[in-house]
Amino acid sequence: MDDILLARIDGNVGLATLNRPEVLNALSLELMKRLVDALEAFDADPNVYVIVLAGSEKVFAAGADIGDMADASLVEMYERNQFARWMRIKQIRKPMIAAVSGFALGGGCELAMHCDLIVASETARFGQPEINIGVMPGAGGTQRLTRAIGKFRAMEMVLNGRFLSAQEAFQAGLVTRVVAREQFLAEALRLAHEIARRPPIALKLAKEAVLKADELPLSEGLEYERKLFYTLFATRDQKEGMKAFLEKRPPRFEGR
Ligand code: CO8
Repeated sequence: MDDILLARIDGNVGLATLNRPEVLNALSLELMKRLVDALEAFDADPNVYVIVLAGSEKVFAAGADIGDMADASLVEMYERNQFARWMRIKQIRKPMIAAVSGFALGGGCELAMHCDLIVASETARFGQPEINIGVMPGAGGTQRLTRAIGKFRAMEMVLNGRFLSAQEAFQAGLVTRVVAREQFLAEALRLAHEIARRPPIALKLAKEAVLKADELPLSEGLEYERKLFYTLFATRDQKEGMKAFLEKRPPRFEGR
């Protein structure tokens, strides 16, 4: 249990848990390496359809490990190229659910925002307090937060280090749902298992299409979506899904 990253598979759901309680799950270089390796292993595993990324009930993650950066020079930070690892999280094709309880700060908030759904406990606190330690968000916070909650609320968080409570984050559109503290992981896993009953290839393409909405103008996004929609007619799961509906029986998807 003292491993910094715990990974297990339950049915068709992969669960990765951050486990550095003594530093509030600060995202050290080693923890990020282990996490990205685990996420990529889940992404490559044909038995995993959905991924859950969790912290503990007390804390999701209090940001990048400040000890890793405090004395670093620009050249060291540049050569370290740690954001390459974060880019690999962006490449994960399967749906990812963040299970957030307690603080999700700095890189912790950015990590949650790399996921596709966020289940928050009522104790969750989201923030980008980097300004208080002389820097600013670096793993997508200024961009993803602004897209999720809009410029004016994002500015207050980024410029003034304001935290959002779970309810505020829900109302602002940053969180999928808020549940009781002791339920946060069970609810994230329940949602993951529910989504995992869907056809896996359609899940991946649907995720890809939704994420394109942040990148493309509407007309190109619609065209992109249409192409992926047509692509699904090459899958056995499309035939099975529609046939099962017409035969009034549950579908048996195989990811083909
Ligand atoms: N890094 C390293 N250690 C940390 C971090 C952190 N981010 N957060 C907490 N710790 C350590 C504390 O130093 C303390 O250690 P010790 O017991 O040895 O003194 C222990 O965790 C417990 O923390 P506190 O005593 O401070 O606990 P409190 O409950 O009093 O406070 C807070 C909790 C408010 C969360 C407080 O710990 C805090 O403000 N933490 C820092 C939050 C922060 O500034 N996060 C942003 C970090 S910078 C960042 O994320 C940039 C991302 C850039 C991209 C990613 C590149 C990898």
